[in-house]
Amino acid sequence: MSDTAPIGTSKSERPDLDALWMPFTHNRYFKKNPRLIVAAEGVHYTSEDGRQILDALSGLWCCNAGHRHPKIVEAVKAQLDTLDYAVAFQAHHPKAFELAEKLCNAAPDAFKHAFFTNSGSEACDTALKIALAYHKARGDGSRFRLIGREKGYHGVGFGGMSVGGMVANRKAFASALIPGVDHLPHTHNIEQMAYSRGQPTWGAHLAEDLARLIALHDASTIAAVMIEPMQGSGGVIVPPVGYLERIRELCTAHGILLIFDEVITGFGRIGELFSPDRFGVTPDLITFAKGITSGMVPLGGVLATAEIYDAFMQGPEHMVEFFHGYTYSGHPLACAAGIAALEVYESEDLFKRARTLEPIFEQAVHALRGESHVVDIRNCGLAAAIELMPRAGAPSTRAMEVFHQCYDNGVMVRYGGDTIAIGPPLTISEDQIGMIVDTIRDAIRATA
Ligand code: PXG
Ligand code: PLP
Repeated sequence: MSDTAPIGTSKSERPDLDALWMPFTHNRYFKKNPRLIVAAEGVHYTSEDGRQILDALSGLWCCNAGHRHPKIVEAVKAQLDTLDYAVAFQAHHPKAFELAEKLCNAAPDAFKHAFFTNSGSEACDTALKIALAYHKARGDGSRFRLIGREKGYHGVGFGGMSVGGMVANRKAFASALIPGVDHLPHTHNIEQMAYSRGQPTWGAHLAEDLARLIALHDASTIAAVMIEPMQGSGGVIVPPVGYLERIRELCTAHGILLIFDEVITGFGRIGELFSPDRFGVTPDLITFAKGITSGMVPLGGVLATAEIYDAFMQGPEHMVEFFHGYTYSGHPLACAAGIAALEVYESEDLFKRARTLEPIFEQAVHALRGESHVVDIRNCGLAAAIELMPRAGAPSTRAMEVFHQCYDNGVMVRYGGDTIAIGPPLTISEDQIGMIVDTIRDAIRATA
């Protein structure tokens, strides 16, 4: 390729695709129909054939400030010139402390401590371990049960997978799921809440299932309830009005920790840093990842209240309090990216921007109601799902075709089952929202 050629105009430069075992991908199908991204800037990808593709999913729900934000790029480059890696156990580097402090200062008041991981999956397993060890530290070690929810996604580690409620992610590993896990029902009900905008008004009573599980297992055996305040991967399932409040009430009454998995909902996706500022319900632990660096460097973690942290800070001071951590916990590049991303979110007021765009976005996606095969549309913040009727005998093929059509027409969406999901960067414009929805509409119309 010559110096002046635009990026990505040569398929001949495509590497052999065989060696890579791709994550959550139909490998054989993909390798026959590859879609390779070679560059990105702002709200656009560049495909290998040089096309601009509007990123309607912020990467995988992570590039909330858009791709390659110059301030985050600059911070990461500067970090590389100073410190690449610093041991994470028994010695550390200043930026990890700085990021933890910034994050706790910005988070809802209750959260005073941050533990860093490299991904959302690790964040979820870490939060579950904190919950179990917290009760043990307080002499309440009979609390070993964990409660998740149907359709929940908490990553792919053994803990998160067990508490999660995605059948496809669990069934092959059923024999190895951790014991003592039970699940609440999910809250989606198409007869009762199709086309609801924001929080559905039906469904708060489903929180009473937690009372049933408490009666069944006895509260003294239950360590924690872990749920996404708004289910993301499950298909943008927004909590019914009153539901989270009742879950909180039951957890508090029975000494059960409440963990909100905010890997998708954090960092502006629902118009605030974290969901308590949106839904008014505060958990005991929050998991985060993705948006904390706007997707630039992998980073995740758990936010804990002072009460939880303090329960660990017992015993001789020279003893390790929590036997858990990762080689790359608080990696310097990730922390530099995280600090810069928080500054960008604040200086550009991106969470407020998301709130301002929300009604426009809502109006735009709900205009797809009435298109053929569309059976439900849901939205909250800058996240939305358009659910299609599955084809008889061929589930998920309809949504897959819509996804391909959109990609070919310059918009990257996501599909899971027969649901199309979108969650554009918070920097998206009104016109671009219109383009995303028009492209989806055309794709639905072109799909039998
Ligand atoms: N918890 C939640 C709520 C998530 O959404 C994870 C944990 C795991 O994070 P990591 O970083 O280990 O992937 C997630 C991740 C999708 C999609 O399009 C969602 C996720 C990942 C990939 C795709 O629904 N969520
Ligand atoms: N496996 C082996 C053999 C290791 O030595 C380590 C870390 O030292 C791990 C797994 C865990 O890796 P990480 O700390 O990056 O999660």
